[in-house]
Amino acid sequence: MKLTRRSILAAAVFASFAASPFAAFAAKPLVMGFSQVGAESEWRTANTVSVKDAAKKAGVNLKFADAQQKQENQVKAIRSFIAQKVDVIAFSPVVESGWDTVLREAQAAKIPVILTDRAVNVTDPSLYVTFIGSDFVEEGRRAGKWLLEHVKKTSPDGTVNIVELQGTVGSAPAIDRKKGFEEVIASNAKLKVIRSQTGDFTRAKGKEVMEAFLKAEGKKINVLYAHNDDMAIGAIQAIEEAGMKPGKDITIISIDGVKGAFEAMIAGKLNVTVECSPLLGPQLMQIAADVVAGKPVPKRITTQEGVFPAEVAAKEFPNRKY
Ligand code: GZL
Repeated sequence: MKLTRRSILAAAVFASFAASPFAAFAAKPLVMGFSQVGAESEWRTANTVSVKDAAKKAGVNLKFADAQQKQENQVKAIRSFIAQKVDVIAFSPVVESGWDTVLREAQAAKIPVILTDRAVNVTDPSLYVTFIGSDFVEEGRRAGKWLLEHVKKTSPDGTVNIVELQGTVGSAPAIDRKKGFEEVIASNAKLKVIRSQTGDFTRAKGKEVMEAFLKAEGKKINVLYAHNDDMAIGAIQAIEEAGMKPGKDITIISIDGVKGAFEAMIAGKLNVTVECSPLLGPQLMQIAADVVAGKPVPKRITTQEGVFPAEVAAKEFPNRKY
C-alpha cells in the first residue's frame, strides 16, 4: 500500500498529540452539577446515595448541592453550576413551577439539563433534555385500586372515611398522587376523603398533622392515605399515642417502599406500600454521558415499580435495596 505524504503527516500529528499533555483533555471526566431537593425522607437519602455511588462508579466529577427543600437554593445552585461551566446539570425540582428563567440561563450557556425524580411545568419543553422518574399519577391509581379491593373498616353508615397526608405543596408527586388516587376511588361513592393536608413528606410533620386529624375526627377515621412512607410512619406514632391500632383500627396505605415501611408492615402497622424507586443514579449517569456525547435520548424515561402489601413484606424485605 502506497503511503502518501499526507497519511504519514497525519499519523505523525496524531502520535505527537497522543503523547502531549493535551491528550489528557480528551479523557477529561464529565462534570455534573446536581441539585438535590433535600434530605427530608428515607427515600431522598437513598436517592442521594444512588446518585453519588453511580457518579463515583462512572468516573463523573459530581458537584452536589442539597437545597434543604427550598426552591431558591436550587436556583442558586443551578446558577453556580452555570458559572462553573459544568458539562451537564441534573436536578430533582422541589416544586413544579418557577423554573423557566434559570433554565433559560442554562440553555443560553449551552449546558444541557436533565430532570430526575420530579417534573417541572415550563412553557418551553426544550429547556430540559429528558425527565427520568416514576409515574406519580399511576402510583396514586395503584394506591386507590388497592383500597377498592381491600376496603374493610367502614363507618356505621357504610361510608369509608379517608384522611390524606399530602406531600410537599406544589410538588409533582403530591399533585399527581392525589390526582391518581381520586380518579380511582371516584368509582365507589362510599369512599370519602374527609380531611387532606400536607405533611411535607416528613415523619415529624406527618405525625403532627395526623394528631390534628385524630383530634378533629377521632374514631370516624377508617383509612389513612399517605403520599410517602415517612409521613405514614409519623402518623402511625400519632395513632398509637391516641390509643388506636394502626393497620387495624385505621387501614394505612402509603407510597415509596422504603425499609421503614416494610418494618411497619411486618409489625402489622401498615397495610400496603406502593413502590417508588429512588435508585435513579446509574440511569442518570448513562443518560448524562449520552447527552454530552450528543446522542439522542428519550424525552421521558419512566421507572418500573410494584405494589407490596403486608402479606409479602417479610418475604420481600431481604431483597430491598433502599
Ligand atoms: C418521589 C419523591 C418523593 C418521595 C418522598 O419520587 O420525589 O420525595 O415519595 C420524597 O419520600 O421526599
